[in-house]
Amino acid sequence: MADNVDLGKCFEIINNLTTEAGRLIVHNNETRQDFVCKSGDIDLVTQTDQDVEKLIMNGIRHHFPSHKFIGEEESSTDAGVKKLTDEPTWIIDPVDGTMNFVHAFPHSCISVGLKVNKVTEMAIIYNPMLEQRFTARRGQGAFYNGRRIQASGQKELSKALVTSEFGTTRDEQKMKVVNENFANMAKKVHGLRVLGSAALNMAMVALGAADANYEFGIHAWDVCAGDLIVREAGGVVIDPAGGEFDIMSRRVLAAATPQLAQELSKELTQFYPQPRDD
Ligand code: LIP
Repeated sequence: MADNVDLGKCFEIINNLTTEAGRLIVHNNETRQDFVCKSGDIDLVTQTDQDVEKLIMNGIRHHFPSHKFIGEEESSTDAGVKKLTDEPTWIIDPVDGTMNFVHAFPHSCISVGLKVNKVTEMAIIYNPMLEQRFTARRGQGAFYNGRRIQASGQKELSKALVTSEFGTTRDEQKMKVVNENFANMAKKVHGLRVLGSAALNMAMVALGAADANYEFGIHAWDVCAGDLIVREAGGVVIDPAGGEFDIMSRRVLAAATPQLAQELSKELTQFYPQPRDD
């Protein structure tokens, strides 16, 4: 119980809601999705993103009327990103990897984290197309389809499989940094992967299938769940410059070990997206 929040019931409810939302995503994934552009021509939203966010928020409100939300689509309206308080707050990305979803490339997911007193108590990352469900509860480990998972333990960058993204902006300054880092990574790492979903990139680190992930420009809803799942799998999540992870900074670096995280951090040209999410 965090402050009289029934976490067991929360976990049961969010698992059921993501299963229901997953059915909607799989159904809609059978046909090419119409989309609308948000901040630019590669920052997309579909009706499915909107419907899944509403489904999850309404389902939670039904059981927990006082709980708060920070959802990607709600935050993209004039209301903007809600302030994170000590209240129980669900941080939701209804379809992470919307570009993949629009192309029916089966690598997108629902990503949900619950924070109480600003501490993440539980997390789910669920790719319904491939039936990949990553879950974690604070202090209770991380799981993949019910099986306990561990990060790879990799300490060396030259032996590491690293994931990152171009992102959904063509801002020249940002693209210069992204390409500089990709060129440097191509010389320093075992392999580099760009798969199109920040949440699944972090889940792969928790699964031990990738050894590190970094990105500039993501939002709180892209990384909230992944942060807890990586840490509960024995990995680390830091700021890409080497300091403490700040969920509102739009910057993330996740790695199997502190040594790999610091080695990767030293290799990165830094970028500070504006504005922050708060
Ligand atoms: C996407 C992230 C991706 C990032 C994109 C975007 P969306 O989330 O998964 O890692 O590069 O800019 O934030 O918009 O598909 O939910």
